[in-house]
Amino acid sequence: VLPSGRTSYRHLYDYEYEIKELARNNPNLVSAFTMPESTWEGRDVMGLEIATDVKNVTDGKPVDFTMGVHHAREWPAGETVMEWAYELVNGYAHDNQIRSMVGKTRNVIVPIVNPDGFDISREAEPKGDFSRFDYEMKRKNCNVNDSPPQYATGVCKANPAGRIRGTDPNRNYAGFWGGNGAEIAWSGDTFRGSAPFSEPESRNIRSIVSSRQVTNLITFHTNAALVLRPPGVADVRPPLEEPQYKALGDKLASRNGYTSEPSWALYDTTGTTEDWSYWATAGWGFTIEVGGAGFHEAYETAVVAEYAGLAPTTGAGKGGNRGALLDMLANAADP
Ligand code: 0X9
Ligand code: ZN
Repeated sequence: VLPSGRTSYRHLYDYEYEIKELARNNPNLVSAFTMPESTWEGRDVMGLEIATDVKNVTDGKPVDFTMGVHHAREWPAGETVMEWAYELVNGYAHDNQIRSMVGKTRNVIVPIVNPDGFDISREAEPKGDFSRFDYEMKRKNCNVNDSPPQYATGVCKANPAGRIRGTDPNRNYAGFWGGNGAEIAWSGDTFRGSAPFSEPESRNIRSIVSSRQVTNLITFHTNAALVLRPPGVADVRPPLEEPQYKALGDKLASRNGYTSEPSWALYDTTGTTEDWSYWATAGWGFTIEVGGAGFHEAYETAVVAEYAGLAPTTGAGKGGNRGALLDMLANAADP
């Protein structure tokens, strides 16, 4: 059972409603916020902050930052992050260990980094010439400025190739931007954008990382059962493995049963979240790819079992993504 008791995938409006309700019901512990920039389609990007005496923002505590859904179709990423908010709120009331760790940190939580894309994927229906699948499998954001004008009308809809307009928010950060593993063409699924931080979604994340003391971050994706650490591209691989970074990644992976590796070992990427944040701030950053066969398979397996570490997942009995998140929080609380 998940901390919230949820049994099906949330819609965007569920996230927005629950974020506000958590803050309203726990005014000293939880505050809801809206990111500085709205999206290309004018949506708010919402988040939560959870801390003892949460409104005292000048307490100087380290920030543990958890986020999901850079990629529209990766619904379990948002679920995992939203459940983490409930985990902390429930645990603060009932679990001494969680209360102690929350007392030493500030926890910033953004379940849906890319609400424009997520809403298209989550509410997919056949539209015009395109199938439901074209919409449901959307990956990128809704920047249509780089598309040829004839494709820019109708805003963020599937293009005639069945792929999608927009920039990949996880290729748009300034870390190694413009290198391998990011497409230059607007129609590519890994389109890097017109410049580093050309997108409101990546700028919003930058604003948190650059204005707060973010010592630890996890960005959730699907679907590969991996705990990934920088660097994302083989040709900038530092000559020495960083033992502390590896040790922390291995520790998280021991909880969810995933494979821990540097992300270049998966494939080359540039412009990703933690390849920027790590070199910009030296704070730990990981990508966790929630395991599963598809980008958003059955809720019971892709979300409940992977979160809680239930059989038949690879993390059976070890705590699942919940365990990995608790270990990351423990590292932020007592580095
Ligand atoms: O390609 C990506 O952005 C991630 N995989 S996904 O299937 N969710 O699209 C993996 C990125 C891993 N690399 C780094 N974080 N550097
Ligand atoms: Zn992804």
